Amino acid sequence: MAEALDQLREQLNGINYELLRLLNERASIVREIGEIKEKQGVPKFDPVRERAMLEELTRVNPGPFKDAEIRHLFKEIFKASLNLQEEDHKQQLLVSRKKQPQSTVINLQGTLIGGDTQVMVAGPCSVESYDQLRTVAAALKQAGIKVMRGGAFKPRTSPYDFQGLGVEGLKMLKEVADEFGLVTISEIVHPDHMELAEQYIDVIQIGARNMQNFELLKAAGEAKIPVLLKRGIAATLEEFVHAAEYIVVKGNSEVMLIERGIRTYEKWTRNTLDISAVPLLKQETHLPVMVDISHSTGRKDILLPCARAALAAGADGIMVEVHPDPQTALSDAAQQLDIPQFEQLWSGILNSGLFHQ
Ligand code: PRE
Ligand code: MN
Repeated sequence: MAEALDQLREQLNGINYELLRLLNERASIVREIGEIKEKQGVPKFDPVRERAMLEELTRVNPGPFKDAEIRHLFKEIFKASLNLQEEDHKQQLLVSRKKQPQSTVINLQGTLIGGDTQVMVAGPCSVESYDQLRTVAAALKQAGIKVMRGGAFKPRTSPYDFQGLGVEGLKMLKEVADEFGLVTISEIVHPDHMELAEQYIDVIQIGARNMQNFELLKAAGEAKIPVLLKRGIAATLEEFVHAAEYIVVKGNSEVMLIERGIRTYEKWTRNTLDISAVPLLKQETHLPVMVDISHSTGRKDILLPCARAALAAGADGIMVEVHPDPQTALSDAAQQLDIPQFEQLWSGILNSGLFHQ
């Protein structure tokens, strides 16, 4: 009895090998057909041909498999075959790691982003005054930080809230950056302001609310300086990556992505920090990926563990908001660190062993 079973299984093994060989032989022919279809510009999927094959196969089917089973099995084969043809000719996004396996490394006046080292970006939510900015810049310089953020154009939830100093703010950024030898990042909200950005700042930030402002993305794609693209408040990673593609396809390959939290039902944080976005974006794209720990949490008390989590997940940088006197800040007062708090966070990050300069 046991012997008979072994023998039958042996027979099946032989048939499995034969089926495997035949399936792959079929797959090779399918690929050749795919090549021809690609050249002719006709769709890979051919439902008429599939139906004709199914009709013929069920017509000659001797059983014991019922026609429905045969239909089901062959439909699976056709589906796998179609996948193979489509995979062969799939158009990869420019930002995709399949298109470019090596990571994009952006050089901001000697500070590399996207390589083996990490970067800290810090600064006030908004540029409020020359003195405010200068105080932060001096503290950053003292701490050895090279990249400063500061918003000049502020897209606020309410039109009655502080809208930023505009061009005056950009000019202050330039003046203070020149004095302290810092690199600056600031948000641009209008396609016509790209040249202004090139004149006064080093990196154009596209804010979360503008992640799918396609005319703005196209304009940033024509700019001559790098772009920091924030994830939209309810954007999927697919949408985020496609937004980056809008910039890169226009010719600007220096794009950094930044996870800044997404909107969920959670109320204990301002947004929900999506840590899984970091390894996924690193895997799917070749662009540097940073994490904004201030806007994702909206709090000051969990910044170190969130920064550690981001770095452990593979982030190329951390962004945090710092203000000389957060209580009087004209925007995001609740989440900005004062300078001693920032210094404490910074030493915690340096001591984590996860940040390499
Ligand atoms: C094939 C694959 C996909 C099409 O939808 C139809 C048939 C198949 O696997 O048989 C091959 C093929 O591309 C074709 O015959 O045109
Ligand atoms: Mn802010």
